[in-house]
Amino acid sequence: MMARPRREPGGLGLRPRADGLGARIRTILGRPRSGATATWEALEEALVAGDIGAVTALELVDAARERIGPGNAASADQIREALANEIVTRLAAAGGASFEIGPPPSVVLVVGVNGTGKTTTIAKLAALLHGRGHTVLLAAADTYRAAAIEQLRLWADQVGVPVIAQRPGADPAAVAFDAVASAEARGTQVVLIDTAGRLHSKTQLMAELAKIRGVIERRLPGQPRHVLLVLDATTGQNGLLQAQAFSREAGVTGIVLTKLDGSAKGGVAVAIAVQLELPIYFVGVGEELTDLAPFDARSYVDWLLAG
Ligand SMILES: Nc1nc2c(ncn2[C@@H]2O[C@H](COP(=O)(O)OP(=O)(O)OP(=O)(O)O)[C@@H](O)[C@H]2O)c(=O)[nH]1
Ligand SMILES: [Mg+2]
Repeated sequence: MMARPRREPGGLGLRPRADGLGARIRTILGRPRSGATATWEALEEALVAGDIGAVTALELVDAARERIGPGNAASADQIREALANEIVTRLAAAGGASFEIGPPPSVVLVVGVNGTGKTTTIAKLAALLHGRGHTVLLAAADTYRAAAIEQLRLWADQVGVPVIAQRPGADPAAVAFDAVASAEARGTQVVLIDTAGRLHSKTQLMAELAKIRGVIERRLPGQPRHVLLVLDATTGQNGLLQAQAFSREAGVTGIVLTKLDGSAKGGVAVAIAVQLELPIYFVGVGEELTDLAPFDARSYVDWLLAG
């Protein structure tokens, strides 16, 4: 495995990919001028191919074009910078990306489709918060598979935080309730609740999330403080549909975008921010405990457009 570059504070520590959006943009902007309109059209296509979405891509290109001004001969750097600024502005408008935990106990419910990285993200988040001196409790509300409970326990041991779990097959809402009650009794600051992966189109499973949420709310009004949707960056535009469905059922308050290290696209973050106005709090950049970076719009766009 290749060593990754060291992560700068706020940076992603990811290399631009040879097949990424930035490389495509470089190719387009490096061509002998075939006419400004053709260049802008090619840029729009590249943004769509990078999962930014057709509507947003058009909007970005129009805005960047306007910023540069009609008839002005712009350098490749100026065009790239105009696009970058338009994206950063829109990401910033979607909400501050700083993840704050409230007064204890602060409950964080973690949801998403199968295999997006929920459990791993919980472990990373637990390590981050524990490292900042917070007391953290994990709840194994993915009760469908014994292996899921075991996976959470292994991470918890590694981080050094307790887990509330019941038997496989137990009611996930009951586990969530137990965890919240236990956090209250112990004075724990943060409760991170792991849930089973579910397809956003499965009505019954989605309703279960609403039930888990309801149990937490009744026990602790104002909680969960956060409902984090974990999205796999490599799934591209489908992430948007997932975000819509999970928002409806579970009241998503923010996004964690995982597997950015494996994605040549990653532009779905822009589509989510613009169309759903949900903040992206963190990005996952690998499988280790430390591979979670707070989302910073500028670093993200620098990576997205680098090539
Ligand atoms: N490269 C990379 N892999 C990741 C990242 N986050 C998670 N993974 C991997 O993705 C796989 C699935 O992760 P899990 O955390 O088990 O995913 P999950 O959403 O809990 O899965 P289910 O509970 O089955 O729905 C594991 O192999 C993780 O190591 C990331 O940011 N980058
Ligand atoms: Mg899991």
